[in-house]
Amino acid sequence: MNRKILITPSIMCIHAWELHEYVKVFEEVGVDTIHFDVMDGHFVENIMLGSSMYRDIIHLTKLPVDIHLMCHEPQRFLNYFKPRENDWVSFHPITCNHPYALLQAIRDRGARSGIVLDPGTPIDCLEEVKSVLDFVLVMGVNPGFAGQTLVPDHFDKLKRISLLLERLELDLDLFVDGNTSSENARKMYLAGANGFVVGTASLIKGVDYLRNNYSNYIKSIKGEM
Ligand code: S6P
Ligand code: MG
Repeated sequence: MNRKILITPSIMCIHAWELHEYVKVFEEVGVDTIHFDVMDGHFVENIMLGSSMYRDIIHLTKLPVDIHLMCHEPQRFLNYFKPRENDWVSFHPITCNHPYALLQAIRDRGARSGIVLDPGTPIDCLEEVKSVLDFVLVMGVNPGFAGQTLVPDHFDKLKRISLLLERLELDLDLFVDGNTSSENARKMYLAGANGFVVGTASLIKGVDYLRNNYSNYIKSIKGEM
């Protein structure tokens, strides 16, 4: 398990007026990307984060944005957001008629292509899209809201995905999203995850908290403290 730990703070967990201050601290501590949840009020109940917020973020920083599309017909949102090269874009395959084509289209823009697996989504679909896939995002909660409890089967699912990726000889980044508290994140890491969306359960508890706890969070994931 030598893959680099990647940390991506969830921007839906901060207030709009805190954005500028948080982005400065993201750069200071060295987060890898900024996790950007897009919710359409149909695929999930909630409505969150539009293109004007995306543009504000890319105006403030060169950090890559990790766009997590929780929307029906996610291909429409790709044209709408116009992600940059080096951004990351993922979607839920059950929302889309042609997931393979959409992964190709994300890559064609120079962005990294990802599939999101809900607690109820079978993992086999990964094999079908393996040649156009850059990362996998596994939900530890039902999508739609921050601040939820982890579903109990999550660790087992992660282990099964890790084994599948190993069998397919795919060296992909495996992200987890939802309640990545220090305690849970350590177990997720041991189950094969190397990327962590961090929100209200872990690091997004004020800019000073983030600054003071960032490196210890990573150490505790690795079992170094
Ligand atoms: C949930 C969304 C997530 C949340 C994140 C919040 O549907 O996709 O990205 O923003 O999980 O983290 P936490 O620590 O509040 O669970
Ligand atoms: Mg998310």
